[in-house]
Formats: sequence, structure tokens, C-alpha cells
Amino acid sequence: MAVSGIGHYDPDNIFAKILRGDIPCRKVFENDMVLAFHDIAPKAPVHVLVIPKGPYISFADFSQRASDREIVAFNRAIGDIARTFDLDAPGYRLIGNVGENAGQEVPHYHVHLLGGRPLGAMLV
Ligand code: D5M
Repeated sequence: MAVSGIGHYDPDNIFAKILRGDIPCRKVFENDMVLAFHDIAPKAPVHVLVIPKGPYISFADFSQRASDREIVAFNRAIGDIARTFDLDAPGYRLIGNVGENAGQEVPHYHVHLLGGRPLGAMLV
């Protein structure tokens, strides 16, 4: 079920559990503020989820409460990860679902990084 983009952070959401090491992930990148891992149900040859380590529900929350340092680190990491998969030249897609209307399922902010094949026109 989709989650609201605003509200109280649930410390038992699945990505919080991954951050705590309670459940495993296929990690592709980590630094002090950011973790990235392969999506469990990939929609493209490259489908990586990039998450901040801080407790933010969605972009709506992150963009208000995160520090400038976290915001810069997060965006920098996405670009670095895309480059490690050689995606700059062929191109890639970033998706951030916020709340119910976007169908956000996991209430910890994440950006989907998709690439490795032509992705077609922008989805609705
Ligand atoms: O997307 C949430 C995404 O999270 C969806 O593409 C599946 C993925 N997911 C869910 N559980 C896991 C685990 N355990 N590992 C990796 N990926 C996972 P949303 O934008 O919230 O709809």
C-alpha cells in the first residue's frame, strides 16, 4: 500500500532495517550519509535505490529537514553511482515517488536509478 509523503518516520520500515543491517541488501555504494543497493525487483538492467542514511520519509521531508551537506552528498552520490555503471553516455532515469499519489511504498526517501536499456517515454 502506498504511504503518505508526510507524517512520522517509521523506524521499522524496510530500508531502516537495511540501514541497521537487520536485513541484507546488494550494496553498490556507501559513505557516511548515503547508501545505495540493487532493487529487489529490478525494472531495468541497472535498477539501484539510493537512500540517505538520515530518517527522512520522502523527498518532501528530505528537502525540508536535511542539511545542505546531506542534500549535496545525496545528489553527488547519485551521479557517482551512475558513472560507475557507465550510464552517462547512454543516459538513465531518476525517479522519486512521494506519497500516496505517486505510489510510494517504502516510507524512507529513495531515488530509483534506472538504466542499461532504452527506457521509453516518461511514464505517468
Ligand atoms: O519503491 C520501493 C522499491 O523498493 C520497490 O522498487 C521495491 C524495492 N524494495 C522493497 N524491498 C526491498 C529490499 N528488501 N531490497 C531492495 N529493494 C527493495 P517505491 O518508490 O516506494 O514504490
